Amino acid sequence: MSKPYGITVSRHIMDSQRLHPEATGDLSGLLSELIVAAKTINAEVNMAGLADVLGMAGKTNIQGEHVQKLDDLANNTIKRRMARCGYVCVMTSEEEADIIPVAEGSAGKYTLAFDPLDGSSNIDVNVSIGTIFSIHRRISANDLTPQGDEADLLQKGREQVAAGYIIYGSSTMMVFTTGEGVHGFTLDPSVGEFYLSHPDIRIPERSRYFSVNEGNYNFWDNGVQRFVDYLKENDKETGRPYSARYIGSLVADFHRNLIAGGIFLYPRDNRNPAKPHGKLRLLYEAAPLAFLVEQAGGRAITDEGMNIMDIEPTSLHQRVPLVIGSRHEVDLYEEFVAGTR
Ligand code: AHM
Ligand code: MG
Repeated sequence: MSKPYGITVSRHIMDSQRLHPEATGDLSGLLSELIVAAKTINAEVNMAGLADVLGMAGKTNIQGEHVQKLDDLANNTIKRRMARCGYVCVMTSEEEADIIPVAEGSAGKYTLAFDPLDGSSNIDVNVSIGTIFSIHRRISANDLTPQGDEADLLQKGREQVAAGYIIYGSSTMMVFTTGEGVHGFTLDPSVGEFYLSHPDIRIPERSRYFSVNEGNYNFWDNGVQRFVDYLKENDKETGRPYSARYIGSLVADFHRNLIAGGIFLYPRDNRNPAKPHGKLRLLYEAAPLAFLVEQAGGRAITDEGMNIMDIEPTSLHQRVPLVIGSRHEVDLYEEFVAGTR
């Protein structure tokens, strides 16, 4: 059912902008363009089974046309729209090795890092997936280079001006922050609008859930193993054992914990010494979710206890071990890795 008097995401963005007389409207414009890209991706995701866009890139469909993999489609949708919108000066995407320049004459004052379709292993099995984004202010001088450069993208999470995700799940939601709380909007597909459905989201302070790929248990550090063992022990007074919930789509696992409370971990493991940093990427996975969780009252740290927001990035696709969620459980985790428990 449509909600003619509901607050649309565009109205919400404009209302927030009015509270800042100094604002030029560029960030609002950028978010509006991203929302259009998200709606386009949503339409593709919903059609995935029918349109035969599932599966590997390089396949041809019934009509003999070249079929793009859904994550390529999502990547191209965001890239092409944002490259010409006039609000962004440079981009990086999980799907592209190098920085993505914007169209000539279109460089704006923000940067965009994005994971176009996170949870790719779940695409073919109809499980929630999502788009994650992170926005920083340009720091390079625009009178020297018309485009932004890599240094514009390699900024700390703490410097983000906005971050969020779109989850393509049982309903499609957009959740974002501009540093003034976290707000969630649900897409009404009959109208094609996102309506404010979850104003000022607060992550529960304590929780009963943990999300981790326990198949990796034998490769974790001792502190991580002891923490997870502790969560599974039987002790009524401290609410244990915790329940396990692991979807394998970061956006979906994070979203569940944001709403219902919980801790998500993707620690490093000792299987591959060449990759000592776990699996998730700092710029377009860990940092934007860290901004969201902090704004919602939770915490995000590395497996060794460093605040994710304070990590100085050194490369576009750098990985970082991530522990994120309800404050009480992240505090508890810290005690285990510090060896005080
Ligand atoms: P992707 O970007 O290739 O989709 O990989 C990231 C995903 C996350 O969504 C999820 O949290 C994680 O990989 C799951 O990894 P694993 O299958 O090792 O548990
Ligand atoms: Mg990803």
